[in-house]
Parts: sequence; C-alpha cells; structure tokens
Amino acid sequence: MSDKATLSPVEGIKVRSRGLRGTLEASLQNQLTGQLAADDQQLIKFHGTYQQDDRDRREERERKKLEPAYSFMVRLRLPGGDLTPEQWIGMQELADANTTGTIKITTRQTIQVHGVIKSKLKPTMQWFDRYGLDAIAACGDVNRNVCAGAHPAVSAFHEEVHAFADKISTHLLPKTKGYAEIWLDGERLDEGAPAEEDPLYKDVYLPRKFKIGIAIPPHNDTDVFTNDIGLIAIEEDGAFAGFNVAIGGGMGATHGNPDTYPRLATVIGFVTPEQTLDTVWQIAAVQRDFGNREDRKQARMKYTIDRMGVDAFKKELESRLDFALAEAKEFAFESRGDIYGWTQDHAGRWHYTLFVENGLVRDEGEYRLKSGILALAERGGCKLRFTTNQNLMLVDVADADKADFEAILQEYGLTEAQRAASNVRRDALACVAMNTCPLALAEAQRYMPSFLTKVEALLAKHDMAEQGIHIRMTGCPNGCARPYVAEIGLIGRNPGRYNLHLGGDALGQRLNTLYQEDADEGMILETLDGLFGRYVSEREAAESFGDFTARVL
Ligand code: SRM
Ligand code: SF4
Repeated sequence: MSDKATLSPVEGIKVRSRGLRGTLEASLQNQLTGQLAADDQQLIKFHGTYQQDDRDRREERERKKLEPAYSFMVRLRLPGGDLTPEQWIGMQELADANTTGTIKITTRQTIQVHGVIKSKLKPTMQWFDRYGLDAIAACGDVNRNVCAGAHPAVSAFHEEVHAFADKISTHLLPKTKGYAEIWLDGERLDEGAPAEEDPLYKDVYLPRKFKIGIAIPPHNDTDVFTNDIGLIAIEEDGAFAGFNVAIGGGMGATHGNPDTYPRLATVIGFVTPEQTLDTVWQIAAVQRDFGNREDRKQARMKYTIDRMGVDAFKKELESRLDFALAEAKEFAFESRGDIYGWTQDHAGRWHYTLFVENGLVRDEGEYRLKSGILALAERGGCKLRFTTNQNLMLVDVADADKADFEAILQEYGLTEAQRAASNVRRDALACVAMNTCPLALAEAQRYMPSFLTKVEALLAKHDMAEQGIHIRMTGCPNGCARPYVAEIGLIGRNPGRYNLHLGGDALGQRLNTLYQEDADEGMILETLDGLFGRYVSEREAAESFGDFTARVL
C-alpha cells in the first residue's frame, strides 16, 4: 500500500466522501457561484457529470470581471447503447429544456449533453430517472459505460453477447445510495453513519477510470483492444461459447511524458459465459489493489500490468478466482466501421444504421437530423442503439414497418446526407474538444468536417474518392476518439496544430506511430497528398492505406 502522504489528492477525496456524497448537496445549493467546491468537482464525475466552462467566452468573462461561464456536461450510463423510442423523446425534450439543445453521441455508445447550469443539474438527473435512466458511474474512477458490438446482423448469437454489456455494468455498479440521495431525494444516510459496504470499490474506488468493451468477431466496431478489459465473443459449433479476455488497453498519453503511452490489450485466456462476471470483477479488484494511487498519470491498469508483467497479473487474478482461465481461442476480425443503411439479421429483422457526423445530433438547414430522429422515435416500432463510431441505429424493425421508416429518413434529408457522405467521412471520428473540454489543445469536432472536405479533394485528385481510410482527430493526446488505432491519427498539440500519426491498421489491431509533429493544416495536407500518390502507385493488392504506410515509412 502507498504511503498516505504521497497519495494523489483525489484518493483522499474518495475516502472522505462517504459513498460519493461529499459536500455535493451543499455545493449544489450555493447560489453565489455557478461552480462546485473543489472536492465536489472531482466527486461529481462519479455521478456522470463534469463541471466545465465555455472556453470561447473565457476572455470576455475575464474582461468583465465575471467568473467563467460555468455549466455541466452530463453523460448517461447506457450499457450496450440501447434506448427505447420513448426514452429518446424524453431526452430530446430534456435537451431542449436544460442544455445547449445538441445531443452528442459519444465514442462509448452513449449520449451526453452540455451546458446544464448548476440549478438545472438535479432536475436533469430527475428527468433521466423518470425515463428509467441514470448517470451513475458514467464517469469517475469506477467501471464506466460498458460497450458492445452494435450490429445484430453480424452474428446469430449477437443478442446473447450484447446482453452482457448490461449484466457487467450492473455487476460492477458502486453500491452507494448517494446518487439516489443527492439527485432523487432518496432515503438519507443517518448523520455520522458509515456509507454502504462495497466489496469491490470499498471506500477507495479504483485508482483511475476503468473501461470494458465487447466485440463480436468478425466485427471490431468497439475497438476492443483499447479497453482495460476487452471481451471477444467466441463461437463454437455455431453457438456462443464464451469470451477471450484481453487486459490492459488504453489510449491516453501526455505530450512530452514518455512514461505515458497508448497500449493495446493483451489476450490472457478464455472464460465461459458463467465465468465472465467473476472474471471482470476480479480483474477490477486486482487493479484496485495494485494500481498506482500516487501518480494519476500512471494509474490506468495498462501501467499496472506493464509494471507487474502480464504473467504476474494473471497469476494474481487466478489466485482470486476458483478456476484458471482456459487457453485463448482462435478468432479473426474483418471489419471495424459501421455497416450503414439497412441490414437484415438471422431472424429476418431489419436494422438501419444512420450516419451522424461526429455524433452531433442537431438540425442544420435542410439536414434536419434531430427533428428526423424525433419523428422516427415518435413512429415507434424499433429500438434506438448508439454505436461506438458515434452513430445511431434503428434496431428490430419489422418488415411491414420498413417503408414508413424509409419515408421519414427521406423526408428529413437523412438518406440523402448519408448517401452523399464519402467513405472517409463516414468512418471518421472526432472528439468534443473545443469549446467545452478543458483539456483541449486544438479543435476536433468543430474542425473535422472542413478538414475532411480537403482530404476528400485530395483523394479525388488521386482517383481514390471511394477509398475507405479510418481518420480520427482529437484535441489533445488523451485519445477520446481512439486516434492511436486510426490509419491516420491527428492529435491536437497547439491551436491549429496536430501530431500526425500513421500506420495503424484498418481493424484496430495495431497502434500507429508519430510521423509528423506539431503540423498545421497545410503541412498535413501536403504530407497526405504525397502519401496518397505513393499509395496509388506502390500499394500491394488489397493493401489498406494503414498497412501501406506501416510498410513503407
Ligand atoms: Fe474521454 C477525459 C470526452 C471517450 C480518454 N473525455 C475526457 C473529458 C471528460 C475531459 C475532462 O476530463 O475534463 C472529455 C469531456 C469533453 C466534453 O466537453 O464533453 C472527454 N471521452 C470524451 C467523449 C465524449 C469523446 C467523444 O467525442 O465521444 C467520449 C465519452 C465516452 C463515454 O461515453 O464514456 C470519450 N475518452 C474516451 C475514450 C475512448 C474510449 O473509451 O473508447 C478514451 C480513450 C480510451 C482510454 O480511456 O484510454 C478517453 N478521456 C480520456 C482521457 C485519458 C485517460 C488516460 O488514461 O490518460 C481523459 C483525461 C483523463 O482521464 O484524465 C479523458
Ligand atoms: Fe478533450 Fe482531449 Fe478527450 Fe478531446 S481527446 S475530448 S480534447 S480530453
């Protein structure tokens, strides 16, 4: 155990919090400021929300001697990304009433809203609750939203596997009733009474955020190897046999700090469906006990594993389980991007994947995405599902209803927008960055669309307009759009300047590497122009752009 004196300050906040309660209620009631007390700014993350301020307005507010324009981002916990149409309608009404109005589909298959002022936080949480939704553990040093492969048509046992997202999320939820107490006027813990016992998180929680993703081969839409725990569904004789377990994935790094790095998860074995919940629980417990609690930049499980060694970590895990992991089974990924448009599954049900650029749900001119999704939800007769590629699916549409949905998609300009988007645009990801993310060093989702227009022009110049290349952009090296597994990764360095990473594969199985540092748009486009030209003339048969750059550079 670490010496108390050297623990990171967040550790003390967790331990003192009495089940994540802290002084949150008092902070929320303080009407003199739009922000929370410092400790509560950390604690509120465990309740699925972050305090932010409008970075576009910082200077103006400072000039006027006003405090920053504080507001909160609130993120739903939504294992597997599923919402009912009624829940979507409720979320859209909420977005119009309490937030900027835009709903953001995230890279972890859920939605978040921005611009919620302090006085509207509790009503927002209560709104979620009315629709059977919550934000507990959507952020913070706990297991976060569990992602699962979104596309029902990729496997006959898709539903069985997809259901594990919810099972795992529930199994690893914090036991505190602090969330209900603070936001939902739940029963209060007696003054001075200890917080609820939590066998997994105890009073220390995990050293850092913790993420679990499930992939169903041959599709790796969840980028399974970028998770702390990646579960790869294994088929035997046409049925679901269990999961290969991969541990220690993570994307975040810090510019100039070589001790931080992205890492792909290492496959350590195979477990049956019955062994899965125990296994993920105990992996989290090993990380709880062995993770670094002094330096938060070394606290993710990937560093724990690299410090201990994979074999020692696995040995510790197995000492806590009453079984040993079996040898990992064969699997193969063949695709990663979303499968757009209509697909039909083994049971004959229809599913439609709708392209949502950078996950931003709002109306823009003729392209009335938000109104269109509302009309689809009001039509009913399907489930809504978010994908880890920031898109939206209509799931389980009956044959007889398909034409109705198609008509709505056309009426709101959605079919046309989807058809017009190039392959690179449809496969691209960008994180939030400006104007809300406090860590952004450069733009991402606000800049990506115009950047891609220039890339499309370059591709057309080289007769590759139809080419698919995974391009991902983030405003800083934390990697929220998983840029280190992109074929072209752009990682914000300074305003208008990015580190260009190349050489990731198209399936999320190989990290890219730094090719050009602190480059502006002109430099990046010049580099890509040259490389696209070489790709056309030097590529091997069926070689992806990522594989090509990894081979020749
Ligand atoms: Fe992230 C922090 C947004 C997925 C790695 N991320 C943040 C914060 C909360 C900034 C902050 O700490 O104050 C960003 C809020 C911006 C805003 O204004 O909304 C933020 N992360 C996002 C989202 C919304 C990006 C998006 O455009 O979709 C994604 C929300 C996912 C969700 O629903 O839970 C998001 N973040 C990711 C991913 C991708 C993934 O998980 O598949 C990663 C890389 C994988 C990983 O965790 O290693 C990721 N976010 C980070 C990190 C770096 C963690 C690290 O190990 O160093 C931070 C910073 C931190 O934790 O200190 C961060
Ligand atoms: Fe913010 Fe950086 Fe994450 Fe983008 S990658 S949302 S800039 S923390």
